[in-house]
This record gives sequence, C-alpha cells and structure tokens, in this order.
Amino acid sequence: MTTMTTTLVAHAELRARFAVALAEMYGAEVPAYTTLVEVSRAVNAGVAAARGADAERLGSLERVTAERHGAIRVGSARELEQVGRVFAAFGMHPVGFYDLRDASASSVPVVSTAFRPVDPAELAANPFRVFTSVLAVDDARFFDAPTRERLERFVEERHLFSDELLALADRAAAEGGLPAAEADELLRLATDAFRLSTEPVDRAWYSHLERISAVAADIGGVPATHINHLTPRVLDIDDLYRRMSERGITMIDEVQGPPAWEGPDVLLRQTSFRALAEERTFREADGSVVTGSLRVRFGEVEQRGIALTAAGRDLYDRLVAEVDARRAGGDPRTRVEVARDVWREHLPRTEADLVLAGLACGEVRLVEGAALPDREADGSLSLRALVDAGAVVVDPVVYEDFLPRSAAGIFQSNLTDAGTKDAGAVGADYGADRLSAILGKTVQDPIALATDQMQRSLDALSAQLKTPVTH
Ligand code: OOG
Ligand code: NI
Repeated sequence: MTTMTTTLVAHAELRARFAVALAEMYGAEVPAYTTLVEVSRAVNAGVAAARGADAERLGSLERVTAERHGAIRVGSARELEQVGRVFAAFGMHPVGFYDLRDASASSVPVVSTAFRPVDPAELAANPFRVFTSVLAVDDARFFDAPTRERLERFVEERHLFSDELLALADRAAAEGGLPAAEADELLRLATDAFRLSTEPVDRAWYSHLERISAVAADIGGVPATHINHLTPRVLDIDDLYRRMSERGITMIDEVQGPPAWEGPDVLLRQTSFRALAEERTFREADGSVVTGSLRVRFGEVEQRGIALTAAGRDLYDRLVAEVDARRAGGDPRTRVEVARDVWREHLPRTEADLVLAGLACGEVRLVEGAALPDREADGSLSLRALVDAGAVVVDPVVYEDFLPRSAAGIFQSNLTDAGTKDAGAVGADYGADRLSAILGKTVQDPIALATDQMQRSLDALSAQLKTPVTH
C-alpha cells in the first residue's frame, strides 16, 4: 500500500502570496499606491546601478523591492487575538510594543505591535510584516464612560474574521502550512478580511468618535477593518521624496526618524503622503443612505538601516532628546538639519565601528585565506583585531521593526484634526505583557532578536576558529 503525502504550501510561500494579494487589492483601491511602487522600483534600480554590490548590504535588491509592511487597526482584545491567529498562519509573530498614546500631540488612542517573521531564514524568504494597532477603549483620557460602553458594544457585535478563516489559520499555524486548495482558500478569506467595506457608515457615530480622534473613528466607527497602508522599502528615501514631489504628490514635511548623513543608516527612516478621499456610503440620522467620502488612508515608504543593541538604542534616544533640546533652545534649523550635526558629533562613521563599539548588531564572517592577528594574552582573539587585520568582515543586521515616535508622526501628519484628550484623567495600563496575555503568546523584544542573531554568528566564528572571539 502506498501512502499519499500532500505537499504543504509552507508559511514563507503563504506570506509572500498574502503580501502580493494585499498589494493587488490595495493598488486597485488606492491608485497613488501604484505610483509609489513604480517610483520605489525606479529608486532601487538607480541605487543598484550607482552603487553595485554595496547597494545590497542591507538586503538583496530582490528582497528590498518585494518588501512591504502593512498597517491595520483593530478595536478590542478579541479582535487582536483573532488577527494574531490569522497572522500566525503566515508565520508572522508579535514583535515589539509601541505606545502611541503619549507619542504625539494629536489624539492617537492606540497601542501597537508588529506581526512579522522572526527567523532570519524566514525574513530572508519574505519579510512581510503588519504594524497592528488596537484601540485603547478603556483609556479615560480619550473615552468617557458612555462612549466607551457604546464602542465596546459596537466592536463586540461585528465579526472581522469568519470562523472558516480562523479554523484554516489555526490549522496552517499548527501544521506549518496548508495543502494547495486550502492555501488558496486561506489567502482569499484573509485578503478579503482587509478589504475596504462597502457597508454604510453611521454618520452620527462616526462624527462623534472623530471629534475625539480620527483614528478612533477609523477603528470603532466603521463596520470592518481594512488595510490602512502598504509600505514599500527603498534604498534611498531622499531620492524617493524628491521624485514623488516632482510628480506633484505632496509629501509630509519631512522624513521621520534618523537624518540623512554620510555615516551608516541606523534603524528606520519613513515618510508618507495623504491619499485622496475615498468614496464611502453613510447612513444619516434620518435613515437615508448617501454617498460621501473619507480620507483616512495614506501612502508611506521606508528605508531600513542597521539594528542597534540596547546601548545603541539608549544612545539613539539620547541623541533624539538632544536634537529636541537644541531646537527648544532656539536653533532655527529643521529637525533633520540639527539631527545631522548631532549624529556627526556622536556616532561612528562606519557600520563596523558601530558594531565594534557595541552600539549596533552585525553578523561576522571569516575571510577565506586571510592571515589571523595575534592572540590576546588569554588566548582569545579580539573581534577588533580580526576586523583590523581584514580576517573578518561585519555584515549589518537589518532593523526589522518600527519606531514609536515615527509611527506617531505618521499617524499625526495624516490627520486634519488633533482631536481631544483629557490629560487630567487616568490612562489605562498597557505594555508588552498585556498584549502577550491577549494574544496568548509572547510579544518578542526587537533588540533581543537582533542581538541573538549577532551572538549566534560570533559563536559560529569562535567555533570555526576553535578560539573564543571576544567582543
Ligand atoms: C500605523 C502608523 C504607523 C509605521 O510604519 O510606523 C506606521 C497606522 O496608521 O495604522 O505605519
Ligand atoms: Ni507604516
């Protein structure tokens, strides 16, 4: 007797197909996204032509050009738990906790995590990730008791993810993938769950929430969730900014995050533009259904740099505070201009120096046939001596995560109204632990993941040299 083995469509392929399906849907919904993707491709091809192999230090041209992150917003712990199960089907796990409630002057009542692959091989196969925000309905600074109650009821009554989708997702997560027909079905249902709903929006309820926060209205004022944006990755975000502006697309005032400078790109730089108003149907107070428009989605693009260690992140946060202090102290230049000076004063000029200083994460690689430096007195080899001798090269570990301040800046710059917030009320307590409890799995720490990756490569190097390598 023969046993039939069905080949499974594994997580990486499901994820790659999910990213493509969402991009096709979003491109049809938001035409400016298609322009953004075209311009991103042109930017990446230009950088590759100008810089050759060096352009691929932070990821192959193929990976970078295919790379996207999405953003979605949900309204309750139940919805967050369910969307976590959907993403697990695609090998995407919660990483990082971002509290946006205090990160912006506007009213942004959400906390967030990102679902993404964590294994370096899975990231290399397809790094698709989704920045996922959940409404902090229990935060009294934003929602009074009657609004909170109504919000909870409204969100409880809707069903973003069908039982069929959740069952397929759980099966894909448990079995490492799905047979071809079930994989197709999973992709269809999962993509559809993020399609812009055509169901009428209750005008009065939406407007009530909008006065508190446009973000709250986009989450709790509509009958379904939707992709808020899909973000391509570019190798030169300043070039992209120029090219989009030349095409007549108004970008937000500046690129968020670290400045452009001659040294290494750290962490993440992002910028965005407001998408056009989209047609939606509304139910008015008198029961009539009319066509109107909403302008809540936008286009975003990003450039990724090297991941930082805990010490590097501390330094980064101090540099950001230093930039703020200089501007508050009267420096009239833009944030980016001031930041460039601060960067020049405090950061090493190369990735290898950042890594050797213990500030950034790199993977180390032995150069075939190169002569080794002298050992230290204790018999070990120092990483610095190995690098200086040309025996070891350092490849950057890419920052795979997000920045709360940039995220808040992106949220804020796409709102027309600051909303309202009662700073005197007591905020609700959120943290990675609370999200982990909701999701039933640990929200992992971005810095730990990047430092572990570096440590594994150092361990492998020590094993290869049969000598401890000290860093
Ligand atoms: C998310 C905003 C943050 C990013 O890339 O930092 C963000 C949202 O608008 O839902 O997308
Ligand atoms: Ni984004």
